[in-house]
Amino acid sequence: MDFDLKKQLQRHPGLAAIYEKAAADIAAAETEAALEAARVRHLGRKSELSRMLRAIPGMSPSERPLAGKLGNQARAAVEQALAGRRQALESEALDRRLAEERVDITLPGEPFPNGRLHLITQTLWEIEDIFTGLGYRIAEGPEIETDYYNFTALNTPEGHPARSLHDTFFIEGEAEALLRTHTSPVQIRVMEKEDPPVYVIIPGRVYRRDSDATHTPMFHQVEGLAVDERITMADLKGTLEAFAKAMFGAERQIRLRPHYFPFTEPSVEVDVSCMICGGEGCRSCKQSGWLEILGAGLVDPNVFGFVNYEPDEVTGFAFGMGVERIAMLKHGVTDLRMFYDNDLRFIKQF
Ligand code: 2NL
Repeated sequence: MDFDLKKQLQRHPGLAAIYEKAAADIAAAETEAALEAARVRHLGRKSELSRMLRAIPGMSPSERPLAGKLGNQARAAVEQALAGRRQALESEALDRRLAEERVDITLPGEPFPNGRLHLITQTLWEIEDIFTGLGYRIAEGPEIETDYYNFTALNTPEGHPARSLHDTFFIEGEAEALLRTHTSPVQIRVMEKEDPPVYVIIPGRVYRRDSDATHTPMFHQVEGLAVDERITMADLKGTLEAFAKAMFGAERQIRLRPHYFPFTEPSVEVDVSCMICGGEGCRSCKQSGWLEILGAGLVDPNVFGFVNYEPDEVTGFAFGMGVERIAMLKHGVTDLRMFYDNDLRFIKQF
């Protein structure tokens, strides 16, 4: 309230009293609601000031000019006081909110739980590292395959049990389509596209109609293929020995036992000396000292026929391993199904 107005109002004691009461009331309002009530009380239609202003036209010509001028000035001053108080209340409210909602950025944050790679992923990556270190490339291909790539080109004859509805997931209404039972069809695709020499490994999911303590309908495989001039069983054995030592320890040895696969000739199963007993014989290796880790062999010349490689010019070896099996042997996991139960108490151990 400026000094000028105060002085002027001294000439009209009634107005001065009205103004002083309004100003005190406004200053005392502690909430927006109280301030609004004060506005209605002092500027509303029924307020003393409004009634006084409405009476002006009926005043005598001698009173009228002064009452009019001072009355309007008093109203403007009350409005100004209201606006000032409203702003003060708003800024108090803002200060309160800022204080209440203050974030202490110096507090340490809530620790966020660390994720980890599934043991199967860790094992898969470890196998990939070992073979890429030996000069192999990683190749990948489709999980939905055709009968031709999954069986025919792999020298697997009509009537072979692997081709039966009992062992393989076929796709309804699609005579040719099936879920690949191994990653070998990718090797066929690589050989169709590229000339020898070829050194590849193929990691991926494969599917078989099997479900018990030691078989799940989906599992992971890594297959390898080396095709070059004068590849022999000695190359296969040296490569797999290097793999076994890198994976299970430098003290490990391997042994090859004769076996049969449609796509390799000769074929072998490969054992690694038991990492629990060091080969002495224990419960894990059923007293034999050996644990089976993979199957392998020299690529059957018939397979080369399907990809137009010259069996007179090149030979090759191939191998295939189950990633779950490798992980179980390396980490002492006793039940395959643990990998897919997603129980964190299991998963967090690796
Ligand atoms: C096993 C045995 C094997 C192969 C996979 C293969 C691929 C081509 C040609 C010849 Cl393109 N062979 N793959 C060979 C021998 C064994 O897997 O027990 N896997 C879990």
